Amino acid sequence: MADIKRRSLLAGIAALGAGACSKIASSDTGQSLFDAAEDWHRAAHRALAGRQKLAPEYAPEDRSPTFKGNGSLTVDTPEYRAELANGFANWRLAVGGLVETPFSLSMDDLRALPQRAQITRHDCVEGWSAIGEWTGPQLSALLDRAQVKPEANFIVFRCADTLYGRDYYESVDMVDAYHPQTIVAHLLNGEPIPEKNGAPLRMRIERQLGYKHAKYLTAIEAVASLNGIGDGKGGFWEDFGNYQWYAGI
Ligand SMILES: Nc1nc2c(c(=O)[nH]1)N[C@H]1C(S)=C(S)[C@@H](COP(=O)(O)O)O[C@H]1N2
Ligand SMILES: [Mo]
Repeated sequence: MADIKRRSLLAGIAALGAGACSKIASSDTGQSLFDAAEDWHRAAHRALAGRQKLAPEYAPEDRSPTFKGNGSLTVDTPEYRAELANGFANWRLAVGGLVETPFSLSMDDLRALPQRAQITRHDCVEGWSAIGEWTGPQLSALLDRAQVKPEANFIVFRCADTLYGRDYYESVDMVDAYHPQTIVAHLLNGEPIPEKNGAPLRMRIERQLGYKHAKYLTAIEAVASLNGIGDGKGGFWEDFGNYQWYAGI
């Protein structure tokens, strides 16, 4: 994890540095070069620190009495119907792509990992919000176990459902992937996630809008580029061109 953060920091510094090259070249002392490097460093740190802030968390009494379902409310395949009827006993979450050690987890495996519970507000671009308590392992723990390769820049979330005939999927950069509140949730308000809310597994990406929170999660994939995944814009709604890939709140 530290490596990945260092890499994005260095990439940020390199990007900032590229634009400032001519200025540096014409400066006459080594000290001002050092000062400029310090400035890039600080700017890059500040940019990352903003992204790493926690989303607000709420008290149990703030939870919405019902948590609306939106988008797909089920998965219309015989495999999913069978799993639903069977308590998801054979559901597996695959972790792969650009990683050293791909693996997959059963629901029991996921429940046996260290858990994070958080009461957060979900904001949908369609103009509604709901507060709920989500529980599950941090995505960072899964990525650490898989050992993400240096060339990976994004994490893609694959889902079991299709909407308007296309597979739902989403993606985030490494800052959100390793954010402490980014979890693979299996409980909503202490109960297994209801069918309409993405049973048995869904992402919580708390610093971003609702459409980033992939439901009916089947696989997590580390990739270098979003090209060739869906239409290449990083997510189901992004591909339609209506919504931004980075939906920070
Ligand atoms: N797989 C999948 N994930 C999805 C969607 C979807 O249709 N399919 N809809 C998204 C949108 S727009 C929102 S607001 C939330 C809705 O989550 P909810 O059904 O728990 O309210 O899930 C997001 N994740
Ligand atoms: Mo949404």
